[in-house]
Amino acid sequence: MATDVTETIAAIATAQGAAALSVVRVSGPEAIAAVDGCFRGRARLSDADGYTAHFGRVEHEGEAVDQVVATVFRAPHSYTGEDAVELSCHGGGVASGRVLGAVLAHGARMARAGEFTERAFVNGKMDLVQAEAVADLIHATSTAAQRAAVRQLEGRYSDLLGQLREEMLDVTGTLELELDFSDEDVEFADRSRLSELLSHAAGTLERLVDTERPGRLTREGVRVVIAGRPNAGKSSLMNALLGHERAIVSEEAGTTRDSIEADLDLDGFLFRIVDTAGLRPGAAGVEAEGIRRSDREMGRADVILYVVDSSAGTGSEDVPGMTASYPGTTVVVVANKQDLEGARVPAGAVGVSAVEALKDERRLDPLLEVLRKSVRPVLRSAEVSPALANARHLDHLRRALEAVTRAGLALRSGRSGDLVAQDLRIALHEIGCITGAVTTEDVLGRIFSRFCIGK
Ligand SMILES: Nc1nc2c(ncn2[C@@H]2O[C@H](COP(=O)(O)OP(=O)(O)O)[C@@H](O)[C@H]2O)c(=O)[nH]1
Ligand SMILES: [Mg+2]
Repeated sequence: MATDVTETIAAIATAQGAAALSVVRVSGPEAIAAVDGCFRGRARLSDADGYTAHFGRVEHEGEAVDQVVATVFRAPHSYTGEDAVELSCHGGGVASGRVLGAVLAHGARMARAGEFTERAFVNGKMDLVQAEAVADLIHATSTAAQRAAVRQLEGRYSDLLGQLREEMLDVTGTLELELDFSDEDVEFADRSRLSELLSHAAGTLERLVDTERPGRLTREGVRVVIAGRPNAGKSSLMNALLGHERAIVSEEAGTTRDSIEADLDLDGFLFRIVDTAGLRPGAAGVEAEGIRRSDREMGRADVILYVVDSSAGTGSEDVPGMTASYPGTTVVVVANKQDLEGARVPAGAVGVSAVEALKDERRLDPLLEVLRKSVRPVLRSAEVSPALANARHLDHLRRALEAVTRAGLALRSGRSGDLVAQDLRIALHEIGCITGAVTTEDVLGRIFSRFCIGK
């Protein structure tokens, strides 16, 4: 259900638990009146200017509930673009919970998840791409993800889409003008200039499509799956990478039955490390299910660390098959157990000893360097790109690209201007879906449900 901006909404905007402060946020036409109903300060907030802070107490059910600072925002100069009040209460859930109760008793209703940001979008304070950046920022678990979200929030992506839109409108405008005078058989538009504009737009769209993978790796992290035969030392390597004993290590083959995940920060980028069950032909029961899961994990991996027991000299023969099974995935062969006698490093592999690395993490440096290198170009491109498409944008971008390409072909083969304009309108529609110029409740619901209550 889309937000009804005639209603005034309220929620606790901060995380629960013991804390210094807790913020109750109120927004909507009656926001200031609702707070005035329970706030006792020197002056009434209804008389206050925007961007002013007021100390006072909140009273409810005949008693003082908390001492607060109320910050007043006047429309349109607030996050939501509406009249709004932020009550900075003491932390901990009880006082702020009762402050919220007081505000709800005076005309506000409880906000739904993401409803403040939805209002910011509805009231034109930000477009849909920026609203998504707010959610990305809240969910960011690495500096790289945070930086990308801030760039998007500041409007670099939106600007790029805006330029693209202008270029296409330019072409459609010219062509449509021509149509108005079609009886007179005039051509206003210089065909080669229009064609140039269209190939420029197509180039921009192509580059945007290509940012989806760097964007995903930045936001969600690089999926690094540790695979190999039982007892190769996969779980030991996982623990060494994390610097603590997360996975169970045992001499008994088949100990790891399910995949275990943990996060690792490398140079501000998130790497999600996944330990899997050992791959053994002929396994049955729970172990076989574990292997099926390992296989699924490898299919989703960005990088596979294929661990072989280099002292036993087994496992390397699996590698060609492995690389063939997961084309496009970087496979790094890790020759483990280098501390044991007779261990060697097969060509192209990285030698490590998980057992020694657990005692001295610097011993993992060569492996970490290979890991970084395997994704460096992608992550680099993410750092410099003004825009990083997400999965929602991808379909729209592809359809826009198809339409612009068709329009370009039609133009060059001398087809009539209205055919070209028709395709460009499709492309404009797709871009509008990304920025939110065109939306459905369904799409909004999906986007804003990712938010917390109070955001
Ligand atoms: N000597 C030596 N033993 C290791 C090394 N890495 C793992 N192991 C041992 O190999 C056995 C299997 O290890 P584990 O990590 O459970 O292997 P997984 O089945 O591949 O997860 C355990 O007894 C580990 O202590 C290593 O680098 N050196
Ligand atoms: Mg294991």
